[in-house]
Amino acid sequence: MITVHHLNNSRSQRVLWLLEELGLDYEVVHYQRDAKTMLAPAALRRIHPLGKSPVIVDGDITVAESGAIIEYLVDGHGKGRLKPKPGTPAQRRYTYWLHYAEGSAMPPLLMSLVFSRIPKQPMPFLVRPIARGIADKVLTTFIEPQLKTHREYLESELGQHEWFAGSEFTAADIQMSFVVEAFAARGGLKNGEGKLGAWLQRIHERAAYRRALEKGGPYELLR
Ligand SMILES: N[C@@H](CCC(=O)N[C@@H](CS)C(=O)NCC(=O)O)C(=O)O
Repeated sequence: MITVHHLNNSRSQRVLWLLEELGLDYEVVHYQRDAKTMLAPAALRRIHPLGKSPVIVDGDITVAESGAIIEYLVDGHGKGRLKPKPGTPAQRRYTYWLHYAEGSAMPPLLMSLVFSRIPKQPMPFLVRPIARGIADKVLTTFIEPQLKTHREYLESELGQHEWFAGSEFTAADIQMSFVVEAFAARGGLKNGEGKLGAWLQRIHERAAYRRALEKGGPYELLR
């Protein structure tokens, strides 16, 4: 039996979705973020030293890192499903998006979250305008232009294929869901808007996506 160590409102939602798409048996151990810091509880460190979610345990095997978990589940339990045929252009795109999500897209999305929250942190009254000025400068000159480039790139890629790897839905779409949902939460993307918004609407309509939401509990990405 596969166990998913699931943190609320987190990347592990996509692991639940993958398991639902594959129709595998699994159990969920729930963890709640600290209401102030939004960090995971220390109990997660007992499963993996970094204490981040997702982590899965399958018998005596523990796998962390979303992309590695997706590969482990698709390659080991997928029976050829949700993955393009080896050696095809679709398979190269599949590998690319599996890495791109966490390697290229999430860093500026995370920076956007961190810098937009800086002015809301407790600090001395006189320091607040300075902190806000610095955060705004970093956001407008460094982070937002990067997010714009990524968003235009994704829009143009989805103009060429219905799904990220090509004409078929694959686990690369599941890996990319957290990125596109983060764009919807804090990158100005609206459901149904353009190719990216239409893709978001299509994934939200999938039965397995909805079942995974029921298993994972409320899912609202941080803004
Ligand atoms: N690149 C990692 C990122 C893992 C990660 O940062 N997870 C977040 C949840 S979205 C987390 O556990 N945050 C709580 C914390 O850092 O304490 C992956 O894709 O698995």
